[in-house]
Amino acid sequence: MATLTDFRRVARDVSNWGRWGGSDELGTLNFIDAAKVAQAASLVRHGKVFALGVDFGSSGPQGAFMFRQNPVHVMTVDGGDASTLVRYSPQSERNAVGRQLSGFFEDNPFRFNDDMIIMPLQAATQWDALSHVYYEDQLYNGFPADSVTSLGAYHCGIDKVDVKGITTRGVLLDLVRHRGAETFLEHGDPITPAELDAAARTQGVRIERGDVVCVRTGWWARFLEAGDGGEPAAGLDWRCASWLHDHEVAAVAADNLMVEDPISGVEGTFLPMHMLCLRDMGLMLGEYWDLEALAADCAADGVYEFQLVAPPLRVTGAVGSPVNPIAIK
Ligand code: UVW
Repeated sequence: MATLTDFRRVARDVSNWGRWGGSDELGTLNFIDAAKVAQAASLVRHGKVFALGVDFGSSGPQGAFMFRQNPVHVMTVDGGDASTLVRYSPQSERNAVGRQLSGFFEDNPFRFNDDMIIMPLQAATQWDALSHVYYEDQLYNGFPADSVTSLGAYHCGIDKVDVKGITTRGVLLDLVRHRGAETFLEHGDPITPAELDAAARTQGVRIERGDVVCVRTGWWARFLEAGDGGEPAAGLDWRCASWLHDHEVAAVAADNLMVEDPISGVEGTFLPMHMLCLRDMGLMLGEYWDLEALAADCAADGVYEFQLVAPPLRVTGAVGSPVNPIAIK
């Protein structure tokens, strides 16, 4: 088990603070330049599209942790309103909403439905913004942690990264296949940097500067089968932060709940890779990405690279965002 001293040494080694200037809030997304975007687009050869987002609904993966719930989807206008208002409710008895809606429905054939959703931005397929995790009172690039207030993140919010798209080359590392597991990786054996290298080698793909690396653990397939969102997930060992740094990747995503393995590997810490990636490197994490169909296709044609298009929502000051990433081959 590593100590906090080891952790601090790695934190210093992987730090990108100041690398792109003192006011930078993009972090490793800076590795994605125009040439990279064009290279990624050239990977589209067959027009095959893989939507990597999961359903945002009441049977999602949340609930095990009480601070996060599944989305609550509510209809605010529906067909019932139209027929009820027009047929049964005398104009004089309608409340203000009813009176306004009936103005749309009476004496004309136009009808509409509206809805709203209440949910944690972390409920399902998501990006963690750089302001999501911090330690010792500082965010990425030294911004003060108290710049995230009840009004939202003044620094390193998800709205700051939208200028990048986010679109680049994606690479799938299929650890389920690499380990020869049937559907998912059993928890208890974190994925090491050496394994990431070995998987890339076996798949015949190179990790390049500015890539988004997508790691398949099979957790999402397991969740669909067993329905337990709290089931511990196999994930990346905390030392993979150095691997991500050395390869100059733009971001990392996985099909599990927190990318890294919940076995900390550093005594006295929880989620050390989150701290290193988000706070020290400025590297965003994607969680709950459904990599199953993409993995099947990559295994079939032996091509593990693709154009990835994964723009977050521009939620002002948010520390994360839902996303429906699209891989195109
Ligand atoms: C935390 O780090 C608390 O959550 P997540 O796994 O969503 O990044």
